[in-house]
Amino acid sequence: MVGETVTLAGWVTRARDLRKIMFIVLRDSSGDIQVTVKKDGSNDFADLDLGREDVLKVTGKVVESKVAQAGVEFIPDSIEVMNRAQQPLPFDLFGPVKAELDTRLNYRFMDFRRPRTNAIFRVQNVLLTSFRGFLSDRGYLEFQPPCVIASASEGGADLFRLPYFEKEAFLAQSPQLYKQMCAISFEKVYTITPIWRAEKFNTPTHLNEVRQMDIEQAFADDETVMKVLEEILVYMLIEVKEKCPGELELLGREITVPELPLRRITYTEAVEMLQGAGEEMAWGDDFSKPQERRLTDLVGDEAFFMKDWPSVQKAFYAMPYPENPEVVHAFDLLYSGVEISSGTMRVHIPELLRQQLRKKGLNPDNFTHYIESFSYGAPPHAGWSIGLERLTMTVTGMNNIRECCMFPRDRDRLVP
Ligand code: AMO
Repeated sequence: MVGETVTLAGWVTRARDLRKIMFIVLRDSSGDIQVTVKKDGSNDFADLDLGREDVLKVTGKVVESKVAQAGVEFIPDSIEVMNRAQQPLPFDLFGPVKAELDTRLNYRFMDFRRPRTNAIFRVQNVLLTSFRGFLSDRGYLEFQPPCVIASASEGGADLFRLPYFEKEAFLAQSPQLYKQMCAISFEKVYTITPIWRAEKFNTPTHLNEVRQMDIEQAFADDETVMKVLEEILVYMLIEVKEKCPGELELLGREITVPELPLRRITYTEAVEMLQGAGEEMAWGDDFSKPQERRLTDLVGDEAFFMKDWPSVQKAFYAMPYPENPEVVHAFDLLYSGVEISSGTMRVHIPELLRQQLRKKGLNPDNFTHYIESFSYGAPPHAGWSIGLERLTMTVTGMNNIRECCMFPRDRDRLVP
């Protein structure tokens, strides 16, 4: 490239005007280059006046340089200002003063140009592509669930309601019922889809709109799909390590890929461990986020499964153990102290499904289509869901899930 005439386009990271000479740091998605503009009357750059984030197209030559950091600089023959950025900018992208998360989210389009934010979404992109690659290579079919639905899938609470012509409809809380209906015919399916939870609280690990990465598999029990889950987690981590070394360095993140198989502890063991460590909790309680982190310290592994949950803590579609129906074939995957995924073996027997619905206070009549789908040859099946933002959060080491969602939706935020 040195010596050739080329055209570059990008943003002005900074411009230093020393009257006779101007140094521009021009940035595009591949990185920075110093553009050295001579204002000695040999060209028409004398009046060039640039601000941060102005968009430029420059044509000229790359030459070797002893002073420029990269060892090369760009000497332009022509400079076109494609668009000006209004000054002052809403926040400083590259300076030492850190903008508040809220300000950055208000100007998210610009925040994406911040190296750390950019790195988070490049890592997320590898998580998404490796998730798809892993599953499609193994014969899983990608399906598209509806997002407007007629009945709750994860129980009655936390639903966003919306008018749908003369009826009432809901935003999907999960692709759950649809992935089951797909798996009992296609056998192995997956999806990446937005879901909505009308949870009223604002916490660092909750959003009201989430991207779920789900699989569902026929002729499978909970252990079968836990194996797929631990393998895909390791695969995604290796891919991120290989494809994003620069991003991880910038984020100060070192990934240790866990050894397989991951440890499996039962819910009961987890409660006993926490009780033994002085936590006040009873069998049947859910774990608070601090308790999940405490448990991670007690277990001593960065990633592990917690399985065999009390039925009261899991959705109606979780398969109960016949000998102890208060316990279901359900598991959570904890990674870096956060629940990033959960799954179950499902109830595929219509009458048992009706029973489980009633037990949860739900009306089986609202689930007729779903229940009916298990009357015509439904194999046993199981599946799980990973929250994309929670996974990104743990992989990139962020403390707030909003950092890991391009356009987060929470109790207070609906724009941009
Ligand atoms: P669950 O409700 O546990 O299970 O959700 C699965 C995963 O989705 C993510 N998640 C969230 N992330 C951020 N904010 C939220 N409000 C939020 N809610 C969920 C988490 C969680 O582990 N249908 C079942 C899965 C299955 O059995 O296949 C389900 O939705 O990472």
